[in-house]
Amino acid sequence: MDSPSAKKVNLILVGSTGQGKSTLGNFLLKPDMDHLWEEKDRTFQVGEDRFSCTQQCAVSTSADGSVTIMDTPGLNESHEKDLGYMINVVKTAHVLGSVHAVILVMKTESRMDQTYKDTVLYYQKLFGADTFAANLVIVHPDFKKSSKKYKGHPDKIQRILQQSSEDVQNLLGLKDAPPVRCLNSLPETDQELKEQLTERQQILQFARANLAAAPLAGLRVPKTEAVKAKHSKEIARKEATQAQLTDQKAQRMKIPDSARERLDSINHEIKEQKSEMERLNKHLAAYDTDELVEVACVPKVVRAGMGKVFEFHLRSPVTIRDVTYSTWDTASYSETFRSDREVHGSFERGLGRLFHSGTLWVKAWGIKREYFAEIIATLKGSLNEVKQHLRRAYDEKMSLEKEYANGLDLPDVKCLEQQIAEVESEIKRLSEPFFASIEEAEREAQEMLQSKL
Ligand SMILES: Nc1nc2c(ncn2[C@@H]2O[C@H](COP(=O)(O)OP(=O)(O)O)[C@@H](O)[C@H]2O)c(=O)[nH]1
Ligand SMILES: [Mg+2]
Repeated sequence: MDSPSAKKVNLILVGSTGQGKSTLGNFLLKPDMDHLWEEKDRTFQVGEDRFSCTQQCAVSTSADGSVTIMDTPGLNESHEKDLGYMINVVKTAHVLGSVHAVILVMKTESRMDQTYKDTVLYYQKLFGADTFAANLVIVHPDFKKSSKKYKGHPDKIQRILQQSSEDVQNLLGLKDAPPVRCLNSLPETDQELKEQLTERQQILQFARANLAAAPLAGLRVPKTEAVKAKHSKEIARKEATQAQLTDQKAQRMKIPDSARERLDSINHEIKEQKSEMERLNKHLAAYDTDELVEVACVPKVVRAGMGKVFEFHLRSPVTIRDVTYSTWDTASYSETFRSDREVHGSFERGLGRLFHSGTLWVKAWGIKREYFAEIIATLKGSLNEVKQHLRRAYDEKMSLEKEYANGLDLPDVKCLEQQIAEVESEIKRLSEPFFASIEEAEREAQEMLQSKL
């Protein structure tokens, strides 16, 4: 049948009940009339009609070992039972280990109904969007090429394929349109069977071409709609409990209104004083530096034709560190006296330059910190006041907190806090889209069945 050296492939069949998954599985495993038609010979059980089908998840391998197929149940046939079936799917997938192709089984020309969509979307979550996107092929398993309606209408077949591909692409939000294959997995004559073998090979070939089988070991069980509905009710109850407990804790820890108000106003004051301190410090930093600033200046206005020598007396309020003067090529500068805070001297204008006019100047430079000493002293005074203010506020805050802190240490408050934390983690667990473990899912399935009884 298949060449023994052929690469081994794992396939998973997905679709709602009655789409022909089990029949297709049998055909892919062993395309043989007895195997397909004799009930006792079939590998996967086939439903009599759309509604009576086994929901068990089954895995089987072809005689030569080259093809392993996992048949999965559809979803939403019975809300309470779904979860149990899906746990089984995850467990079986763990055993399968990896998958080369996920086959979406869809009857030809049957647009997807809600049950189909629910099923496929659920399995997308279960196997992971990446596995679904990379390894997906749609198969119409009941396609009769010889049927009158297709004969001579290749465009019609083309439209059917395109429609299925688009529908699935939109439903699953896939980047690329998935490939579609058609075959008749329940041929009625040997001749028909023979005709289907090529298509079968092509489906297997598609799976073999996938070099990177998607791993299935880490799969978790997604919550079914029924579980989500149940959990959201539980969450509502837990949230109410949480609110009650939080309220109890607040009551227990309550401090008198007068003290609360005082604490609020202290906190407010601390905030204000801190920003005032910041403002003062910034100001101070601007003045309290070694940089040189102009501390005195004598301007001498010189008109054309007016005198030859211009005397100046420069006095500075702080120690002079440097002297600068205008460099006018028509007048020369000279000093007659210089002390710590004074400079005397003159500018002499050359006779040939009597027609020049303008301003001559002498500037004294001193250290900024010395020049602005008074402002700096005032700023430092204000800063000290602010610091004292802050210290008093902190002291009062501390003593208030100490007085009422006992309330925060009460053992019953501790106990309430623990209860609140427990409810919180329970809410978190209930909000998760997946069960954390198979065991957790099994407990839930058990509970759901029991509550139904
Ligand atoms: N005519 C025809 N009937 C099919 C085909 N595949 C499945 N069926 C029928 O559809 C019904 C459901 O098939 P089954 O394989 O159990 O579907 P599953 O629930 O998806 O596994 C059964 O009555 C099958 O005989 C097919 O290719 N052609
Ligand atoms: Mg079936």
